[in-house]
Amino acid sequence: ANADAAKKAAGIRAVDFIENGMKVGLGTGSTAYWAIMEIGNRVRQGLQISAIATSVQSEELAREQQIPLLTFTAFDYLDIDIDGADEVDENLQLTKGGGGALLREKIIASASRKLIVVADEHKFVPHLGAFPLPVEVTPFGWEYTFRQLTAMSGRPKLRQKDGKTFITDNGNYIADCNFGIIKNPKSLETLLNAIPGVVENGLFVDRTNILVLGFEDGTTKILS
Ligand code: DER
Repeated sequence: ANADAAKKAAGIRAVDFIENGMKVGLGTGSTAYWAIMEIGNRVRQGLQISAIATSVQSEELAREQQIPLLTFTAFDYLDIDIDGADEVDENLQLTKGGGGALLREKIIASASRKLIVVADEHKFVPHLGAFPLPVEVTPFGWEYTFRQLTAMSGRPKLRQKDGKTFITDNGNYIADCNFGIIKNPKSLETLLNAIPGVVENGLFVDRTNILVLGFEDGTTKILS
């Protein structure tokens, strides 16, 4: 319950960075959830924004909240993207993908002028790597792709959900990998995306502009 207070505090605080007229990226997960709910509250109070979601789940939530939605034909860039993370290190490098939305999240993050990450304090770690790194792979040839990941000591596991292989919003599989402590996220991100069957990976390097950390007492801390 308290961890939820931390997520709620971070999610709501991030919405203060949104101004009238902005185009906003909506993240995925239980922390970004609170940002989407707060945006809904403020839209109903007159905030003029439009948004694009990073998952089917977040799009459904945005529709329920009557947040006006955009398509990619309607904008060159977004002003602000608010999204969660599974880990954030001291350089604000991220592990993302715990919710399986990493591909759309990275596209939206790269289309945004500012990425604001919202996380409870436990996500803030000295080095990335304790959380298994999600890697999105095509179903075609996944066994071969797994052998490439194994060859680079990734120890890939095919993500399951409800007893079946998890399928992302984009129709792909997720390999949850364990590389150990990741000292050089940039080189690993590049190396992974060079493997033909890899579509994207959960390392978000040099993308975070602002981190909003939430604490169990409901306070927040801003790092940038
Ligand atoms: O899947 C994702 O990338 C989510 O943003 C995840 O990293 C954070 O989810 P949480 O806020 O529910 O912990």
